[in-house]
Amino acid sequence: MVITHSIKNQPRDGDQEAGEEGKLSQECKELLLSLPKEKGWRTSHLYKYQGFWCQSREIESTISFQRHFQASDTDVVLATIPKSGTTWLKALAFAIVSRERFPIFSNNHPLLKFNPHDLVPFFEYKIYANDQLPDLSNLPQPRLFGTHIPFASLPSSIKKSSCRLVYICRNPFDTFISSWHFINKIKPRSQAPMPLEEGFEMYCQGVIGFGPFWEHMLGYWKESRDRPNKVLFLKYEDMKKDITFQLKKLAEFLGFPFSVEEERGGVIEKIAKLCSFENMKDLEVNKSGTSIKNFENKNLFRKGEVGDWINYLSPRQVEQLTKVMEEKLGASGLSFEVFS
Ligand code: PAP
Repeated sequence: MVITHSIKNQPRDGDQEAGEEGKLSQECKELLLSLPKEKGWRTSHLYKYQGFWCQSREIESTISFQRHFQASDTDVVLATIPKSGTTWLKALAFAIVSRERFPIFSNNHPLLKFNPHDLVPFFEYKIYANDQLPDLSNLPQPRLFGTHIPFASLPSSIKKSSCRLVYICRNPFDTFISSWHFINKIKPRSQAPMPLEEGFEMYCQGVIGFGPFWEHMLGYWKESRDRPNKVLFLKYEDMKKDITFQLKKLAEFLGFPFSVEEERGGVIEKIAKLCSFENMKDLEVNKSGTSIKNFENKNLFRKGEVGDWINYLSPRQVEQLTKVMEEKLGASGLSFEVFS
């Protein structure tokens, strides 16, 4: 169930980036030389690969993922741009699809002992990180995976098979603030924190991991409109507003709808509570454990609120990001209730 990784093979960040790039395959090193690059948020550089900004190690694992992953029709892929609700969505989807194996009322439920990132591994940070090609055939069905990779760059087997994708997105104001806090928390102490103003300018220009954010959102948004049975598009704010309704929608989409007995028995409410920010942030594993790379789980749980951006952004910045959203998303039909 849990794909583990030895610490010695974990990618490291920041001032070790140069050393890490030295460990990349020759093919990847040559590719990097040909890619546009910008100053990174946490590592020295972000590279533009297939239209999105990412770190060198992410490019290597993305290529491996694109080459090797064979989707099966029952797979479920949970996709996000970072800080949009990934951890929450992984917990909810895991609880839904595994509830026969792991009864939701059990005091021993895996979500009480593992971080959702251990239960639903990322393609680019776990499965295909460090040149590994794990055997995925024995994973429990349906196999659940996570990714930050944009729709256009997913392997063709994901696009061609009947496997399902769930995308959760969050309003860019809160996503930016959440990203900025997170990056500064995980930066090595030896590095200066990223000033909010600098991060904000980069974000508005699209220079953020897996960004530009508008292209990331629009890729999945368009696909969800063209193929609603293939891609379910969720919003963090809607989940905060009515988790019961959204959970039913998610369970139906995944092919694991709640029965009348389950609804009457409080299964939906129990899943909502088990996966809630308040519950998850106080679990021992999430206070002291480490799941992705060498990142501490506690940094995945900050405030979990809608609208915290108001405490950070100036009127000028609000105007600027609003303009970017209008320009980039305006014609698409994708909108956010940022000011409600
Ligand atoms: P990731 O992409 O690095 O995995 P992700 O889980 O998408 O991060 O985002 C973290 C945000 O989700 C944090 O938001 P904040 O900084 O505004 O507080 C985090 O608090 C929030 N979050 C984590 N778990 C939950 C949850 N169970 N319910 C609601 N929000 C959550």
